[in-house]
Amino acid sequence: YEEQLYPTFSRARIGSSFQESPVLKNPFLEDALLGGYLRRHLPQEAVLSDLCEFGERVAKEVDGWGRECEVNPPQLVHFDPWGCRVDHIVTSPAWKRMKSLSAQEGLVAIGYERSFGEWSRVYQMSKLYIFSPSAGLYTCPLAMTDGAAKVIQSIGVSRPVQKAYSHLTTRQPDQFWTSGQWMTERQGGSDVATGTETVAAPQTDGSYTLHGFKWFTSATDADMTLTLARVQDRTGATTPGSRGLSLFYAEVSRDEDGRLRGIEVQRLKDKLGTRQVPTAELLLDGLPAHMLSEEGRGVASIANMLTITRIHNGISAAATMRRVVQLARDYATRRTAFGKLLKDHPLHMQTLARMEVEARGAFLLVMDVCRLLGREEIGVASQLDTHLLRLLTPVVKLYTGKQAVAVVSEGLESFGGQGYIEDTGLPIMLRDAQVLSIWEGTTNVLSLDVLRCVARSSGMVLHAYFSHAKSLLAGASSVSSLAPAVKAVDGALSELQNFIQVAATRPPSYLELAARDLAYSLARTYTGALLIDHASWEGASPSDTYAALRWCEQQLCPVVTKQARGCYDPRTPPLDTALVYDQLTQ
Ligand code: UCC
Ligand code: FAD
Repeated sequence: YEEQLYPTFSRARIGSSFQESPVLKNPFLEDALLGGYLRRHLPQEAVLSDLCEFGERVAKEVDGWGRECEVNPPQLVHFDPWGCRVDHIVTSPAWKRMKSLSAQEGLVAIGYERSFGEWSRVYQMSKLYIFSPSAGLYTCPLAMTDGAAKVIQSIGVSRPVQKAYSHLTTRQPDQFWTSGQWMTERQGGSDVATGTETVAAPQTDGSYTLHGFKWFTSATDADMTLTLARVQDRTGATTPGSRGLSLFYAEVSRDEDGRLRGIEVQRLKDKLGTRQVPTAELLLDGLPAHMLSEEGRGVASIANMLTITRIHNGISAAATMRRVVQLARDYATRRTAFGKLLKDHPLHMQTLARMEVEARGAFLLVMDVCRLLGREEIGVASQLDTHLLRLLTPVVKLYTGKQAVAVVSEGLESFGGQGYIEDTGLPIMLRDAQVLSIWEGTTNVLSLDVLRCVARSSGMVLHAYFSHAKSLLAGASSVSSLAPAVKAVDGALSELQNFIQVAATRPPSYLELAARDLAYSLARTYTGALLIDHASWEGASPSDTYAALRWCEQQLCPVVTKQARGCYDPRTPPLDTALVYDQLTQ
């Protein structure tokens, strides 16, 4: 009787209406801004067709491998069945497929082949941008591999790293190597100069052995690494601080008994996200190594690696924002609430539009840095370009890393409860986004890096920033629809200049307190100029104009508002501390 009355839910039936899942389509074809940017700057058919084909492969095949990497995370096997210490990091078949695919598709190689001149980095990073959200975090080893190749190339490709360089930049899967970047020790990851205890013992043949403990080492299944250590003199003494650090190259290899040479893998980290990537603690116990830098120039020499990995971080951040918007807008065409599709609810569309504007801004900001990198690498960069690249690299990393967390979090909400459900794959995006503001320099540390490069350039870096931003605005001055945005960015640039003039008259502690707000202001204002510039191109769409206008409606210069409120005055730090430790005796 009940079955007749309630046929839909009787017995084993669970109802006939199901939520449709969002569908991942070709991420290249789905990205109007990427397409427009490339048509404007790099309209080569070979590039566009490669990205289109790759996008198809990402949606149809690679995305599934990315999921497998998450579901089958790496395991550490300390001992073989007979009790011998082997320290094998066992990775999933999908992780290994990612390695082959990365070589075949030239995901590192393109940056070094330079077939498209100054636009080669834009091409390479566009490909990584399409790949990243489906890559099962294989972009992490690729970033470090790219960074290591860059360091080797900038130091001069000679023995013993000549071989390594060709392995890092090859398209042959069986020859392809990845690199680690072992900088962090237990005493400090930001303050590398104080935190590094690892020592390098000189050997009679001119090589070294390394002895120390590396606290975070990601993608530890790498074939080689770059790392920092202090050279011991004959008495075993070392030089403290940054001046005592040198840069070393080491291969990760096994002896005839299958044991890692000079390395013990203590354990794998149990992480919030990036679970696809093995991140290990390593005891270096006589690891054979070669010094790459001049003695005591370790930090300055690894800086090239930091530049590359920070740009990759920006690409991943922009890409994850783009992916969550792509999925959310697809879902909005399938899910009905209150009698209509989500896409027909103006408030829901406003939410997605805000995410879209953030994703666009992040894309243009990071691509501009890729453009500058490409120019520098083929030797056509002006001094202005070089200064801009130095300034914008930490700005891009810190700003997009933070925005990625915010946009992905909002994105998850746009799927309602399903956004919180593990096997939809959506929560992975949020977990993985959270690391983007931590590794490769935290937000504060990079804000201080912005101050460092400004301070050390005697005004040249800021001059480059202002003159380029103004030239972007000048190019759009005749486009009346963009006038409100141009006015806003122009005003923000003047405010920033005033702020910098005032700050220069204050003690260094003033700028230190303002560092994060200043970095945000530099990011937002410059991104506004880039959006305006893109919208003023003859092939731009009305949405490009609208995106620029919307971006410029926000507060572009938070540093100025906070300055007016006295936020950086000397009375602030003790008040902040008292607030944080309210009612606690310190
Ligand atoms: O987290 C890591 C790997 C994660 C996995 C890979 C993910 C990749 C993205 C994937 C996306 C999916 S590896 C660990 C990363 N660690 C950091 O980023 C460290 C953060 N801390 C800093 O950045 C600090 O600011 C330090 C360590 C650079 C500060 O060191 P010092 O020694 O105190 O700094 P100094 O004395 O100011 O600088 C020493 C020299 C100077 O050059 P000279 O002596 O010629 O004046 C600086 O100008 O280094 C130069 N220098 C730089 N040059 C310092 N930073 C830079 C820079 N960013 N660019 C150019
Ligand atoms: P701390 O330096 O202790 O920072 C703690 C807090 O203090 C942060 O909020 C920071 O912003 C703030 N702070 C520090 N100094 C200042 C200051 N002067 N002013 C204001 N605020 C400050 N490292 C590697 O070398 N290789 C790897 O492969 C690697 N992989 C990683 C993978 C994962 C998943 C994670 C989470 C980390 C990895 N790291 C790796 C380490 C990472 O680079 C460091 O954790 C990071 O640089 C921060 O260092 P820390 O952990 O020592 O934090």
